[in-house]
Amino acid sequence: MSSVSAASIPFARPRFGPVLVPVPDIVGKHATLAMIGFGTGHAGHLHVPLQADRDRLEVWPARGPVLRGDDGGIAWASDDALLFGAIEVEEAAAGGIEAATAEAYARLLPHLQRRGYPHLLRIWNYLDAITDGDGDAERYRRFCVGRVRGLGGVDTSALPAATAIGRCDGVRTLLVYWLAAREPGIPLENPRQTAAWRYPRQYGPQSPSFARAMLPPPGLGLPLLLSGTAAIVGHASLHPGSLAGQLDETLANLQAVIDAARRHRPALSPTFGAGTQLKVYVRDLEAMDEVATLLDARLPAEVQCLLLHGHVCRRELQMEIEGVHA
Ligand code: 3EB
Repeated sequence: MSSVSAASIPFARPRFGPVLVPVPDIVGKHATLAMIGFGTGHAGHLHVPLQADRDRLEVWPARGPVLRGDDGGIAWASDDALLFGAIEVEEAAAGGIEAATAEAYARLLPHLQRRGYPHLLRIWNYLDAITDGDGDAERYRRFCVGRVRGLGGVDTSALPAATAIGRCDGVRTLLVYWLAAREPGIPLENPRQTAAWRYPRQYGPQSPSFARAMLPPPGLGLPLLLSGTAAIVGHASLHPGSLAGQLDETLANLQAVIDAARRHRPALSPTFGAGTQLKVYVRDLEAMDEVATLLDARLPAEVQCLLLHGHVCRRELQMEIEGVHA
């Protein structure tokens, strides 16, 4: 792909869905709402600090003129339909992962209100050493507690799609970024899975606050936004130790969410295809090649996959997949 001009975006892709491009192809060429770098870092845009199987920029095209600013440490951009934003909070300065998370979310919400995009559609969270700590002291569990504290409670009928993944570089800085809209989307659940906000007590004192997917409000040209999805059925992790087993279960979960979304929006493709773009988080760096081979055998060639080295928030889960689907 030589650029992200509208003509180069595959037909099946919604016009304003994200595209993954090699880095030199995009910089400076196109009006963008947001650019997120994966793999090697580059100046001038947000960088997700995970190793990748190739360097890619995720580009969210803008619908028109873009306003950009900094709102007290929140870097933001809006195109009058969507607001993109990012915040980083150092754990040491905040007083730990729970406090850092509470701070990030407590600052984010009023920012969305101020800018006039109160509806969070999709949010990404990256934190170091996500499964360190035992029992309720585990860092992911503290993150879940801090998130609800920062949000000031949870409206389970309006949760965004989300990802929460462990960075593996030892940097104790929480990175959160998001997409918000003026109008609400439709949060979706997965009939194969217990809603995350209903996970039982055994997984922590505060159940995770996210929906399995978000159907964006119509008219924005956005695809279905799929949350981080793993080999969880009901609330149990399945296929410990089996990459192939976990991958098949994860793909079945994603398919079930797509099926659920199609009941609201039948124009969505029934199967993974040219309109599907996935980010595959793999716990063990050494397993990346095997996961790539397994993906090749299961997905049509038109599905774009970016493999990232990241830790899933349950130790037994070796992978997690998120993405978009048109
Ligand atoms: C799961 O299904 C896997 O806490 O925001 C996936 C996506 C997961 C988002 C979050 C957690 C989160 O429970 C973990």
